Amino acid sequence: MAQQEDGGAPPGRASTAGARLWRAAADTLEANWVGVATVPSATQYPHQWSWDSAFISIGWSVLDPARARVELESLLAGQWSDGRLPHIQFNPAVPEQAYFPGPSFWASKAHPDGPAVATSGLVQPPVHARAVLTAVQAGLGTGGTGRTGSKAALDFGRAAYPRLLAWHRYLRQRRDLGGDGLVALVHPWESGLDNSPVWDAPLAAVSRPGAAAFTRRDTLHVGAAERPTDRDYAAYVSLATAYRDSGYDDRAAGGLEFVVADPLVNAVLLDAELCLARLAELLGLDPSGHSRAAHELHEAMLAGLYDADRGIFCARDLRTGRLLPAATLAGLLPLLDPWLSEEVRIRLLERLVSPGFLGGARFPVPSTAMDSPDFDRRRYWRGPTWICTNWLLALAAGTAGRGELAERIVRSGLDLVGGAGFREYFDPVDGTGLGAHEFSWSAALTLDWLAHPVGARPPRPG
Ligand code: 2M8
Repeated sequence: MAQQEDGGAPPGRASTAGARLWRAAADTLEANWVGVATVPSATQYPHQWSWDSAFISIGWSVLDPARARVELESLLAGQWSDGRLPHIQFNPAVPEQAYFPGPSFWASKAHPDGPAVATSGLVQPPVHARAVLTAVQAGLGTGGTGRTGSKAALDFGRAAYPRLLAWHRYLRQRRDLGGDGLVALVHPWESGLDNSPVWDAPLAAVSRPGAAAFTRRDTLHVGAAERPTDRDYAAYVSLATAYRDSGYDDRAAGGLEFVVADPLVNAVLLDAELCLARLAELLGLDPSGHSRAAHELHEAMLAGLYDADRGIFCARDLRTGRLLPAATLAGLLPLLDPWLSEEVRIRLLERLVSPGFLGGARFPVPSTAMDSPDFDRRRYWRGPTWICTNWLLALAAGTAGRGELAERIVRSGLDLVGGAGFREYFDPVDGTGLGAHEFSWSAALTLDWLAHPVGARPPRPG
């Protein structure tokens, strides 16, 4: 186990309930730690997931910055030589049948760009630069000098920086499939919001869902009513098979049946470029290329994904050219963009506080607007509230200068985990816990909220 540098105890100002939650969160992360990384859930997801691991490292940065670095180093070890960070890195000690689709499905080791460890070939939202920056800052401590962890933190930042450059280059160049400066996704799993109703129309057009036989494992531990339907799952497998069989070749992506540009992924990348700018400064490097990249994403999102009539960002189906209109929290995350005009920012904030989102849910923020016909309060990504998206939305509300909204979003998240435990997701109407139990990012981001109350957050980078 990595040596603890800092932060192992709850902050002195924590209430008794806060201290209890802190200890429970720390115990959850410890239980899901497998020596070099943390699984999202020991039963449902027994490997290392990409954006989970980034969020989880933010919790380790609070508890033990050295362990955050180990988590992220192990994640980065799965990077492909084309720069992609795969969405799953498989633990060779876990049997193939513990998760489907497993290592033999993805066959990454047979690919010339694949790393030594078995991985998937898809990607997930790029929250990694923010996670690395957080780990470096945690190691440096607030003063930035004379701490035990500062040299290790800067060495880690220096080693991670070129990896993050290659990752962002992969996304911004190889995944600019529409030639419009936006990152495109080739599978719903790449969005992180896998079962979002936004994907219903493109998924319905998948021609041969389930052509190959397979056995679902995801409904072994979680009720089927809280997971995607069989039809959707068959389409996921069909899309993943087609991408794999193309040799994971993004130049051939025109032939794929799912090609979309999504506001969450692009907004998170914009934020990640700003984090890289800050990291470059800490390392004594020139940050200007990152600020420029972030600004280019700002312009591309506004031109390609903003629905001015409805005052929300939407994904675009690059095969049909159409915006995909379902109202989900992904459309609000461009609030992470510090260059939004006053007009657009106000429209998005109005939408955030509307009855569909903050205004109507007792336990916000629902993943799909509650007043939309697509809303399903219990099914995975079609309505439930998630801790990781509350964390991103609180960051976004803070960026938009609305600390009190950020506070409400954090409060809702803390009420949920305080009431139902560190579940994977939650019913936004009554707060019931759903999906997997002892879920790592719910615990990790709780620690971050308890350690850094919204009002005390350092100014954003850039
Ligand atoms: C869920 O996705 C996986 C596939 O990647 C699954 O359903 O099997 C999503 O919630 C995703 O965002 C998350 O990273 C993953 C692990 O928590 O689970």
